[in-house]
Amino acid sequence: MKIGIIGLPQSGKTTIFSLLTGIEVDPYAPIHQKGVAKVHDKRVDVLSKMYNPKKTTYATLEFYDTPSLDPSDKKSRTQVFNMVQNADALLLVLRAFENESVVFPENAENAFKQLRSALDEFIFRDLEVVSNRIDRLENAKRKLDNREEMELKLLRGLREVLENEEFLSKYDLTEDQKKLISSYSLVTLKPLIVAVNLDEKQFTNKSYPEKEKVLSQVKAYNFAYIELCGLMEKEIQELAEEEREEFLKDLGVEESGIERLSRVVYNQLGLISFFTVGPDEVRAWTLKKGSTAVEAAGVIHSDLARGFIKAEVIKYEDLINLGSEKEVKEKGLMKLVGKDHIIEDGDIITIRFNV
Ligand SMILES: Nc1nc2c(ncn2[C@@H]2O[C@H](COP(=O)(O)OP(=O)(O)OP(=O)(O)O)[C@@H](O)[C@H]2O)c(=O)[nH]1
Ligand SMILES: [Mg+2]
Repeated sequence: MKIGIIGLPQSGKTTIFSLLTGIEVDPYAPIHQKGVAKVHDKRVDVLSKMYNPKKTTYATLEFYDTPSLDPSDKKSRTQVFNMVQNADALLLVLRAFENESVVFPENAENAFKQLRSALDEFIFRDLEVVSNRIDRLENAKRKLDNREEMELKLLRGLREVLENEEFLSKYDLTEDQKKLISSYSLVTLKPLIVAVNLDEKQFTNKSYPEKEKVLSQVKAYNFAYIELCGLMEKEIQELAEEEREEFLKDLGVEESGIERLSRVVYNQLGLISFFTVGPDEVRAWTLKKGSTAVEAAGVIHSDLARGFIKAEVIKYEDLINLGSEKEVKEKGLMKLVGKDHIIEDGDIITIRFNV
């Protein structure tokens, strides 16, 4: 999963990128930063204790830091949108934190204004792309083929949605329609997670200026939402483990930023985790909700999907409650399933295959 971090100037994008990936960013480094964050799933730790494997592997999320999305600078806007073209989702960072030495951009002095400003940029960008393509098709000096006729009709519909300041994610596109427009990487089709970057005081009070307005927009657009305390959480992250937990508790959070964010991302993108276990490796894998056993096998390795025979499935809860695989099997709780069986969050699976 690739997630592009995007937002107005000085909103805390790079700080949050560092918090999530643990990568210290040199302010003079080239702008396109990419980093991988481990999804700290406590179930993986529990399984790892149980199996004591040579290797424990968490699921990962890949983050991209981008330069400022500056409404007053058209060139930077194009650059930012090009960078997030291949992202599966966007993390929009809104600045709420007070910091006298960091100025707010003009007309964006609170989180709500930042949100509105960014959304307008997103909508405007897609409108530009869609309108250009419509013009090209309408002014073509030849007869359009069927596919182009279909595309033109669809684009006109999309243009109307955008002109009403709606996101295209609201529009229920069929798989065929998605294919027709896939090459345009429309921004407002991507799942969006709004991350409000708070200072410590706002974070402990759970409040910041114009919060109600932000929440009502988030709801109207069906975005995901998270509050982070970028700088503070990043400092805590750098502490030793025991100290870290204490500081987090003081701050009133049970889990680190990446733990909270991964949950939000998984929810918003409809993702689940399944596990593979054994003496060599305990590992978490990411899967789209509703995927089948053979699709899960394919996530592990294409050979496992190709040669798929059956999958053994154990529920994480059953394993923990009963204490061992043996007990689970004796209680008849291990299922042997075929290709089309739907895998659920927390399933521990072993693929039987033959290639
Ligand atoms: N007090 C406070 N300051 C913060 C917080 N997050 C970021 N800052 C400060 O705000 C400034 C900008 O932070 P960055 O993370 O570089 O913001 P950015 O969005 O990457 O900035 P650009 O890439 O220039 O658009 C830095 O001086 C940070 O130290 C926060 O949560 N609290
Ligand atoms: Mg930055």
